[in-house]
Amino acid sequence: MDKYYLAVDIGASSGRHILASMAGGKMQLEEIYRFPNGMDNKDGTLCWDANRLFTEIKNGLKKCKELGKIPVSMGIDTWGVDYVLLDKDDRILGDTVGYRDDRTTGMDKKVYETISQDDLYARTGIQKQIFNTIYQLMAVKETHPEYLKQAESILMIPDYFHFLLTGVKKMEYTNATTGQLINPVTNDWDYELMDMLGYPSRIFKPVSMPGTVVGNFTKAIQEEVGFDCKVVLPATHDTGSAVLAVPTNNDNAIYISSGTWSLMGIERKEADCSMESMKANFTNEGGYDHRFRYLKNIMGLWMIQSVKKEFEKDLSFAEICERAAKETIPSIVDCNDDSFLAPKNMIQAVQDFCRKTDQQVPGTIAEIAAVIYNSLAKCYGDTVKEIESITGNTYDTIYVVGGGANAGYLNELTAKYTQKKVSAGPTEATAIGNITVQMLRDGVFASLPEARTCIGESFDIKRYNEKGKQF
Ligand code: LFR
Repeated sequence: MDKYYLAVDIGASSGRHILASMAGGKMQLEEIYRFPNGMDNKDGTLCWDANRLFTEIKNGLKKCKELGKIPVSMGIDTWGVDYVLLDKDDRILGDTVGYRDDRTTGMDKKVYETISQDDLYARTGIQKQIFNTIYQLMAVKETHPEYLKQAESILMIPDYFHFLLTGVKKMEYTNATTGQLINPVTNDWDYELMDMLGYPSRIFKPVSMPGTVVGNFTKAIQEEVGFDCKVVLPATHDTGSAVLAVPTNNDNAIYISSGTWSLMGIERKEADCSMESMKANFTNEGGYDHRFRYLKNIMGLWMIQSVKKEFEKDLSFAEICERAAKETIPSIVDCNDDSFLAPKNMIQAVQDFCRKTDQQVPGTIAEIAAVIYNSLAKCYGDTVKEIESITGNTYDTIYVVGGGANAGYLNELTAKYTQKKVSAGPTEATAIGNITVQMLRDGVFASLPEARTCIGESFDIKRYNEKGKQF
């Protein structure tokens, strides 16, 4: 009988249930359920619909039952930084506000009234992103201090879904680190920092590492979905899971986890909380087995996703990519400019940037996409130089994992702008990484290097030379 493991991988634009099993020494995947996601505008606030997402999680579980493929374990990963505050009856206090909402505007200044930006970085190693949990909690403290008083617990989004499935509250380490409230030396909550900022430290559960068993489904969930299952914590931060699936054991590898965001960086055994690192805006997110993800957030395919929605919803990403490849427009935008975080209209935001900087203004979807792809690749090139200068190492290959690894034109540009070889795939890296931790826990692999070798042999991986030619 095949043994199945289930990854529920929820990204900012869609979620999926993926069953994995081993056959002939290789990992096999089967996508059994998919659903849309996105932030809804609720009276002017960008929110996630946690109830609907949980219904979708259960729908996918019912699909396992229907197929007769009952997993031995399952785990959920999502984006980072967002959370729920629960009252004494475990009801969500306020809305489940999404990270692109602008409630955090000015909250950096508020936080720095208590602790300077330099000290905060030295203490947490996390890059400044205005949406980090630390700034979101300041927004709550400013506008709804009563929520912090009433709260009995805080859970990151995947922790919350694991709680709804099992009745057990755990806070998983990789996602927790994205909030900027964890000390990268002790790998534990910085309770002193919470006290300084006036956040109630009592509501934070102890940190649990990936691989920890959360518990079994509650009776009610068992009845609803038709089976029982063990919930095992994966790296619940999607980027943490994706980086686990980088198909190499070469420590000198640069990766890009390419999806809604492009997360570009390396793995390190220790966090680098130096001022040089802070100035370059690199982060040290906690990873499996205490490997830090030393990386930079680059705006990523969110820009293409938004343009597609605004122009022609039905056009496929592959088609957009092919059309863009035929363009020669030379304009470049700074992908990390704030104007691209949550613009009312992405097309206009790109055009405005070009106009403002005296460059050719793109008009068609192909031209706009070409500007975005070239700008992303240019940003990758700059980031490689920063990594090489900070670490003193040189790297010869960029490993692109995640859905964006399908964008052939972007892979070519990545090779050209970075002057490095590019390895592209696996595209389902996040789900694979999620499953890898479950399999490590179950003894399928003895170590992460063994798992990574298997991942490299199991999935389709494309290779490009430094000139962008596939070989
Ligand atoms: C990618 C990601 C990034 C994080 C951003 C917001 O999906 O998790 O790593 O910076 O979303 O949480």
